[in-house]
Amino acid sequence: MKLYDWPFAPNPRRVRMFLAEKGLGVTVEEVGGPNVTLKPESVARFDPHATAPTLELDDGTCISESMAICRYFEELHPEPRLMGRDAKDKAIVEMWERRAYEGAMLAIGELLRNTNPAFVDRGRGRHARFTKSADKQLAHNRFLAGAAFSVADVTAYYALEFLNRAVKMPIPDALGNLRRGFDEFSACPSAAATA
Ligand SMILES: N[C@@H](CCC(=O)N[C@@H](CS)C(=O)NCC(=O)O)C(=O)O
Repeated sequence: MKLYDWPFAPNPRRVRMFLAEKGLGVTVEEVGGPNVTLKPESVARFDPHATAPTLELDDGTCISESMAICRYFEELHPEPRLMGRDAKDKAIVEMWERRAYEGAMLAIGELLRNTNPAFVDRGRGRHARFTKSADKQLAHNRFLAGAAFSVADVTAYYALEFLNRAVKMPIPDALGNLRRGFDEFSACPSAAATA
């Protein structure tokens, strides 16, 4: 198992702090430079998302969202609990984590985008990378997280639906698997019920 880290950046740091609180050590490899860019030779390693941190498991599975990495360790090493203990406690931790992420962590990206040329047109790049990776995932899986419908599909398809309808950024024609998934999602009873 290996954690791809970038000491300069806040997302990898929160994973390292989570591990420190749990008293866990993992092998770490640095992929980021000393400023706001990943080392160019590392970006291909993280294609299509090109962000740190990423946790690579021994079977080759790559998990590249900080909270997904934390969840993995929380399940394997529950104590000390850092993601809540019961239903209400878990919901409150998640609510405040999402608020902190959206209110503070995403603010970093938006501020950098407005002030740093390295961040110009990040929104379009992000959309292109996500749709391409989702299309690849759906080439071999019926749903985004595998064989079962999950909240990942709900988030993805409602975001894509809004991007298409309100922002005029449709799913590219070439991404047939994602278009198939989107059509299937749109036709399901719960989508019709929430249209
Ligand atoms: N949602 C991801 C975000 C990861 C992320 O954006 N990481 C930043 C470092 S804090 C990054 O690698 N940025 C590289 C770039 O945008 O080029 C997470 O929570 O881990």
